[in-house]
Amino acid sequence: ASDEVQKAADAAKTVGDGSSPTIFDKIVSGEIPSNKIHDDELCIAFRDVNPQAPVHFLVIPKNRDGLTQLSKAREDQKALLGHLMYVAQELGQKECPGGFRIVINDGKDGAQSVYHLHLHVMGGRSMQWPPG
Ligand code: DGP
Repeated sequence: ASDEVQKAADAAKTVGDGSSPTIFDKIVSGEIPSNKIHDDELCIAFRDVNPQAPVHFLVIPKNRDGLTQLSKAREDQKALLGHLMYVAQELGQKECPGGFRIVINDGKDGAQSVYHLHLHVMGGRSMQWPPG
């Protein structure tokens, strides 16, 4: 876990203006392979490469459009944000009928490491609270 926190601290230093392609842009374009479980006009979902639970996938907008992180959201992106959350719960219910957790890490103190908005959906075990 401390490795993830360090990664997040390093990522925050190099976030820049958000104009250069993120690793998730490359997953959207197919340049980097992923284990995709959903694909629609606005978003995709794929398995996290470093799963923290038996089920752990990410839901991301295809077009980042300034959404390096949730706290950069614009008012005209409310419908997109709603769509991401709706898709996350649909897939969450399907994969984790007993319940699941949705997490969005925001910024350095939020332990964000990839500056392309993403919802983590985790489940398949009994989750603990509080998170670290
Ligand atoms: P966060 O710390 O919230 O920014 O989470 C980023 C997540 O992205 C982290 O759980 C690992 C995952 N991740 C990073 N690079 C890749 C990748 O190339 N492929 C996949 N599938 N997941 C990735």
